[in-house]
Amino acid sequence: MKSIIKSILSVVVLTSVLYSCGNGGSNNSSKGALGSSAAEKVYVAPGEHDEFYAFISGGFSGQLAVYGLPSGRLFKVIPVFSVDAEKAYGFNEETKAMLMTSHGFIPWGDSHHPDISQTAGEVDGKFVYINENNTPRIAKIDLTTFETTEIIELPNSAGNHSSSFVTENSEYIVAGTRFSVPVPQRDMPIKEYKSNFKGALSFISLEKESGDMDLAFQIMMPGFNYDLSHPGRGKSHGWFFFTTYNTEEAHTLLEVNASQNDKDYIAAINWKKAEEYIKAGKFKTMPARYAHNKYDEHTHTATTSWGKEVKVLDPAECPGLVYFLPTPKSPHGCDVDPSGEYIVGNGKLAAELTIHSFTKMLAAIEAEKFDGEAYGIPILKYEDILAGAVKQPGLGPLHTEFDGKGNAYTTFFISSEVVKWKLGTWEVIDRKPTYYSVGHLMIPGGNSAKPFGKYVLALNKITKDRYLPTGPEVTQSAQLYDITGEKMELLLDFPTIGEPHYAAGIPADIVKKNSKKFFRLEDNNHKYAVKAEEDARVERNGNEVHIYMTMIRSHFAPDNIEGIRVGDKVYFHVTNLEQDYDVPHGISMIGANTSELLIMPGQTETFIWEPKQVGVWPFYCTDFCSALHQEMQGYVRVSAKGAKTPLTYTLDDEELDAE
Ligand code: RUQ
Ligand code: CUA
Repeated sequence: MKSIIKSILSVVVLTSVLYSCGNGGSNNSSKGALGSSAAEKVYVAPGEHDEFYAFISGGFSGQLAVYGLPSGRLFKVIPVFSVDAEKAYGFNEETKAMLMTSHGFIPWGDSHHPDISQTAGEVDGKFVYINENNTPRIAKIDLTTFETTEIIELPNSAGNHSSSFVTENSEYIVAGTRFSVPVPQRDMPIKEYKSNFKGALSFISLEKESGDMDLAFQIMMPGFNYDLSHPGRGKSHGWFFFTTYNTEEAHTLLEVNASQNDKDYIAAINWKKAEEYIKAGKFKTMPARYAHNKYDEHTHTATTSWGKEVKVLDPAECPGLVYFLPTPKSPHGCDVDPSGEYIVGNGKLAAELTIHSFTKMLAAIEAEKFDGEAYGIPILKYEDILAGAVKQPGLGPLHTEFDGKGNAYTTFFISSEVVKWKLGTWEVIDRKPTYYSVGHLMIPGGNSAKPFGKYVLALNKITKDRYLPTGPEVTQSAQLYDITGEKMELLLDFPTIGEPHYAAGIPADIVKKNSKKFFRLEDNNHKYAVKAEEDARVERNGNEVHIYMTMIRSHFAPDNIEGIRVGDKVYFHVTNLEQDYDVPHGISMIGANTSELLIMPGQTETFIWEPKQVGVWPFYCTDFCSALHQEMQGYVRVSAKGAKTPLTYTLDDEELDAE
């Protein structure tokens, strides 16, 4: 085994040397990204819109970035699992609950795989779901507002990686644990890993209209690593496929010890069967504590409720629920073609790319042709289920997407390339280098029955010499290829936020018509909302002071407040009286131990200021909102602890006494 690793390493070194000499994916006929025809293909004239949205995971930034394709322009970074001082997410009192977990308030996450909701097998553009790997969670982003509106934590999981992929009618999203752990968690020696650690696969049901998540059940699998997954579709709808590695159940030096077996498995889960078992009461109820955070769009406030238990199915006791498909060699990506027939296992250390046939799998199950079992789960015979293999495709295959025209595109990390091959004949049609070390790739509508096979986006781990140097870290990048012809054509490089693991793309027309443009004040049910300037006020309650403030172009009401004392806890409850989109106002207070608040039209947000020093301290609007934005400011007078300064405030130039 060591020699395999050595030879792979030498190839890595060799390929990186090779590729660092060349620059640009040019071939002589079209000049690739250097040619003017490529520039024209990505040019979106001023005022025009891109054809596709691309939602690119922010990786270790914990966020989700929104780009346009083909231009590669960045439109927004949506805060999801990490606090964001730009938008006050996780800083204002309203959104703190979004980041609550059973481990407490967690200000950061590691997001990998966005996926768009589907109706009848096609992306419908209502919601994007994305996983958090480190403290296992899944988030929902509402595409009418591009805001995170729900986060659910996953019990019994660790390293929530094979997640969060959506079934063809958005029945479920799944969340498979990458790391197996003791279930329930307990204090035990790590060397007793084998057969004691378990891998939970969670099925989260989605409510039809709202897209809201609910932890429906978990399947408690053997202690392997569950790396990636994709749903069946069409004929294989009702099944879910998960790659596994470390079927050796090693717990130390995995790079060697988890690379022993010639084949690991793809786990085929019959989730329709799981539903039957749940209905028939064949589950165990396990105690579990997990946070479920929801953002209410009318109160602009998130609340946490606590899950207390989870229904668990044991595959050994549920015949027909799970089968193992032997797949060479530590497979990473697990991808299903648009017809639902082919299941591609991308074996990181395998010489060929393995494609299983769903039809053959069903026939083998029907005939009960098994090759033994593992922990009570039947293992199918490799030869019986094999549809075909792509021979000598490249080195280190990771992920595959489909163009809906009978072609597949696979990334090769070690040989840094995207390889186009044909479904059914398994022949390689084209290969193009990536710069460098490509991980995932994305074709808009990729995880669906209807991909939009115009572009493929390669999501690269290393950029080295591709951009201006920026210190020891250079940006990660995405590369756009035109795939409308027989050969792929490199069009564009653009930088990404954090590490772009996966991305999800969709025609912009499906999403943009639903974008919310007007935010009615009367729909604001925030309990500290003030809907007219004359209702703005200041109230003291012991050492708590509540300022009910409004903002509109170009002033705050009230804008002068006196009678605050050192030791007070001052709540700024600020309502933006604007109602049209794109007119947020900001507010920030000198010395406040939080971020500014960027308050959207029609909304109310709250921050807390605990003044430490006597003086007269300014606050101001942080968003250049009008010609008189620089005039949008105010003062708070802070007196000494115990001082008798009366509590007063100004409204429309008039000084008023607080009650
Ligand atoms: S990963 S590069 Cu999806 Cu996190 Cu494969
Ligand atoms: Cu309001 Cu600047």
